[in-house]
Amino acid sequence: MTITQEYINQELAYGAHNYHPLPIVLAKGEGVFVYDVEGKKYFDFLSAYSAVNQGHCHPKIIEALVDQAKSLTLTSRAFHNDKLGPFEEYLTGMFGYDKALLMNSGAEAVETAMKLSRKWGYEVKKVPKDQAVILFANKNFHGRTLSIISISQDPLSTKGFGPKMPGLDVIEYNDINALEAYLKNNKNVVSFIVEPIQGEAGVIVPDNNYLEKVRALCTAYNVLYVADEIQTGLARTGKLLASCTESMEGVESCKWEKGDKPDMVILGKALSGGVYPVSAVLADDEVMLTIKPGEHGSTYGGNPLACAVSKAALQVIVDEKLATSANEKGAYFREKLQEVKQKHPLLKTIRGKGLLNAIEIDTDETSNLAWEICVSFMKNGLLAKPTQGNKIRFAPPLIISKEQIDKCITIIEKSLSLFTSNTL
Ligand code: IF1
Repeated sequence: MTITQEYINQELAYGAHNYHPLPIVLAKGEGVFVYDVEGKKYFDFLSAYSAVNQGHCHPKIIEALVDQAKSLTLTSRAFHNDKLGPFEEYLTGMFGYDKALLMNSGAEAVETAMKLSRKWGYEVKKVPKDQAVILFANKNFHGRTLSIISISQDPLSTKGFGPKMPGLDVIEYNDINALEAYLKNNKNVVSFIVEPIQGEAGVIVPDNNYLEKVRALCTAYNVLYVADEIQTGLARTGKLLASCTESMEGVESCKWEKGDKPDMVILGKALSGGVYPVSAVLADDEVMLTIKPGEHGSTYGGNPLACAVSKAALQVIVDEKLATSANEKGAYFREKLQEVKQKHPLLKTIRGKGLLNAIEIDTDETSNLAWEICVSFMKNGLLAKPTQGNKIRFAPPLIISKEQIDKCITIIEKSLSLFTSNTL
């Protein structure tokens, strides 16, 4: 038995069966590459679902982790620590918000934004007790907790986990009329929580100006506009945040123009460069200060190790101009993919922004073809995962070079040609 198979069998025997990973066991990561236990090297085109934007084991982030681990790791929030304040000042300054609330996982930060929405709704908007409605978009993905899956439209995420939490509703994504109609008929909506680009749905980029219109409608109806930037944020889509206006493409800080800023931004994943679980909600005082001492928190949220790691991870994004990099490399990558598409009609569509991209394979959603293509990518040295049956997400670390993209295009083309000749 191969050593790879031994590790896989061990997981099957002793771990819960809540995932179906590609048959590969990784042992090392460096920059855009990961290595398996047999020593084979791969381009990582998933980046842990956009958590590793800065590249695997970035030396500056690892240095911050090791240094801080030697002095203080956890105090709980029963006491102050000397890393939280400086980090909160840095984080809020970078994104242009009054306050930050630190948690650990993305789902926890989404829960936090939901709690803030309700609290603001009752205390500021004066929604009648227990009547608050939080609005979401169709085909959303915001995490796995019970309240979040209560509004998921994916049967796999929800079946067998009822009853659902009340006070949530869903409208069509990228449909500004649907939002307006809903808000017009419902005075108790406290927030609209939305992904600026839908990730799990298959990298769905909304129409130009959709988010600006969402902002304007939410302002008009006194509803909080909440951007879940857990996957899209932190330079991934060619801007520091995907919810920033177009003029901020390739810009390394958030200089909001009056009236275009989401009321809350939710961050996770790359907030620590894939080194440690760190998530955050950013908001201004009117929203953030509605939660008082004792009303929300987490043992590990805002711990000194998280703060040190996350500060270093953000500094890497700024110092290495990763938003600019993602913007340029993403355009180059899609251009090269278009050339592949000319030769391989199996590649039906290419879409995305910055380095958050997906291709759609010309087959139906129940076919196994996208999975088989990913297995072929893997054999040829590139790791990517299918989503929604016939789509494959391409999201390499943002530090990837043009020369490396060229090599990846060769791998993609070589792998696709196997299937093109078989299916014609
Ligand atoms: C898994 C998907 C990506 C997210 C957005 C919140 C969260 C996520 C926009 C929750 C998490 C992850 C979770 C991961 C797979 C992955 C994923 F395919 F499921 F949808 F990235 F596309 N908001 N997304 O994308 O963050 O609690 O996980 O830290 O294995 O479930 P979390």
